Amino acid sequence: MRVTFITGNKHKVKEARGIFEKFGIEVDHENPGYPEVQGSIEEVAAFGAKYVADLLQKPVIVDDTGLFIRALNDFPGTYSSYVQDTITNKGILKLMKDEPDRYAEFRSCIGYCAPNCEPKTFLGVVSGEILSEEKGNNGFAYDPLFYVEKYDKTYGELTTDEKNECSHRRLSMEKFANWYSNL
Ligand code: ITT
Ligand code: NA
Repeated sequence: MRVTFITGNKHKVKEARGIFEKFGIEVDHENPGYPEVQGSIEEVAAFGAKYVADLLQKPVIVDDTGLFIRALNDFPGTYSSYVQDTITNKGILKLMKDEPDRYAEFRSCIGYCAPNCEPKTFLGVVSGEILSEEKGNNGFAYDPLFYVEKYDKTYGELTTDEKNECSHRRLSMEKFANWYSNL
């Protein structure tokens, strides 16, 4: 089986190929772009998937992800892209300075849609903690900030295979893959 993954982020494509491999799903990659509606990650993923499936006239998936920090009332959340490009990890660390509550969640939502059909969404959530400094050079974006107890490491210190064993994207993509392989 194959699926076309619509994203501008090459790290996501690499992770997706690792996750889908054991399901025998091959990943094609295209980046036509899609309007990002205001709303939850589920709404962004559903809208994006339908928009591109209708545009390209083939089944596609998109991924909308956010880092939700409890002490910051879920910021950056749906603003994660903008925040990563502007204040960056340094800005997040500043906002979290002297904050005792370090709890955060990574949430990934996969949107799937076939042409002229209704979209479906698959959510994956992982709990972790925001460290007081960046650690690790692997991964991308917020990875060096996000500490996972199971590995006693940040995502930034994990290999792609290790991150794929425990990540938010593993959970959302695995839900999708289980459903898709039974179509
Ligand atoms: P798309 O084209 O797929 O939308 P993107 O990089 O803009 O690519 P998102 O909007 O889903 O992806 O991500 C929001 C921000 O969170 C963005 O800065 C990402 O780099 C970052 N991000 C997404 N997944 C991540 C992960 O697994 N680890 C660390 N940062 C991540
Ligand atoms: Na995006």
